Amino acid sequence: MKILVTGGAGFIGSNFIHYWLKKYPEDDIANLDALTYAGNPENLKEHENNSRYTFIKGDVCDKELVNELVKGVDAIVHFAAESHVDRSILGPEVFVRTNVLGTHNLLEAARQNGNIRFHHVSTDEVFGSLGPKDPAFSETTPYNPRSSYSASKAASDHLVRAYYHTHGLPVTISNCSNNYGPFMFPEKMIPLFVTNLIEGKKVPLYGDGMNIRDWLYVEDHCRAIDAIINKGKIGETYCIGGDSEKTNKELTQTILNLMEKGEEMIEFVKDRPGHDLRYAMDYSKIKNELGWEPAVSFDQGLKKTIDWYKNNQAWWTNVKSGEYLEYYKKNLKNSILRKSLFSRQP
Ligand code: NAD
Ligand code: TDX
Repeated sequence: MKILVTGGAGFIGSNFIHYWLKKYPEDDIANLDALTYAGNPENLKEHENNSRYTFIKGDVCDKELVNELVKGVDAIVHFAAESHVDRSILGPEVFVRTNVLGTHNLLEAARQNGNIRFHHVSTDEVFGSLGPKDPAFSETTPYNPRSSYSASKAASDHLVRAYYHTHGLPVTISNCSNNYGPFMFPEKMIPLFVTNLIEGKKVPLYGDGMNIRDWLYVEDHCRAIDAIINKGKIGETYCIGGDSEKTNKELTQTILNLMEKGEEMIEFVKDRPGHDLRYAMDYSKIKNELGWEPAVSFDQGLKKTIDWYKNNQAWWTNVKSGEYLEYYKKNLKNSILRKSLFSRQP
């Protein structure tokens, strides 16, 4: 297959590209990424000279570019998004632009170029916030987004469905719970806390720390997307979860224990406005229909993740200092803008 991945220089997208190129040695991947603050091509350094991998610095909202790039592609896997809830509180407009208009733009290009297979990567946050005893979210839970991030992702999900129903575009959607693992940007809770502790800094826990998230190791998310692309039913949505509900306080205590730090490293700070209390996912549909379930336990995954941040200090110190923003200029000068993606000579 020839796959156009969007947002592949970010956390989950880069893990997906590593996963796919390793598992499918016959496939080609083109990665369209605008390299916002969250995109770091260093995540894919290993593939810089791989002829099966092409990087295109570009915006999913650029109609002409996207229309050109999708030609000859067998599938589009759409990760590109503004993804951080706290940023959507401070500056929501870019969330609407990238998440809604960017998705629309890709759908339209897919439709106009032969109805290309389209997988849309979405989030559990579109379903809103659960009470402590509510049943977990599932594919039939009504949408109830409460932040500009989740509202923009919800809008994008609706557009994807509209293109299926109205235009017959072969789409699938996955709504996944909180991911964690290598290459996660240290603004999100787990990498922020782990890197702060390595640096001897405190960890900022919002509110009373009793909000609950369901954590999934990123490679398990990649396996789930793989199952959906290869075996998923067109037009369907699949919920993906980790079976690992933790309060933020519990998670923080586990990180502190694993890193041999005391509770004095916790700093309780002002709560996030509109902070969703709890997310949980019922993933029985993907389990029963596609045979997917998480393979990495929370304890294993968290240990692996902490080890990765301990062993890759140059990666995150570059990110925290802003040095990573220079990487593209220094190292990828010749890598693209190639528009005829898959026309390269063997
Ligand atoms: P991320 O913020 O780490 O990466 C996003 C990537 O998209 C970056 O490389 C960025 O440069 C790129 N991008 C942003 N705007 C762009 C634009 N206009 N054009 C092209 N590229 C652009 O995000 P992530 O955590 O890897 O999330 C990836 C996807 O998965 C998102 O759609 C997100 O909503 C979804 N998701 C994330 C999680 C999670 O826990 N991180 C959970 C469920 C779903
Ligand atoms: O400094 C912090 N302190 C803190 O207590 C940060 C950054 C977060 N938190 C809390 C807020 C949340 O309850 O930790 C929890 C996790 O926060 P984030 O890592 O910001 O993730 P969340 O808001 O749950 O959203 C994530 O999961 C769903 C991703 O960022 C989204 O892209 C994804 O869709």
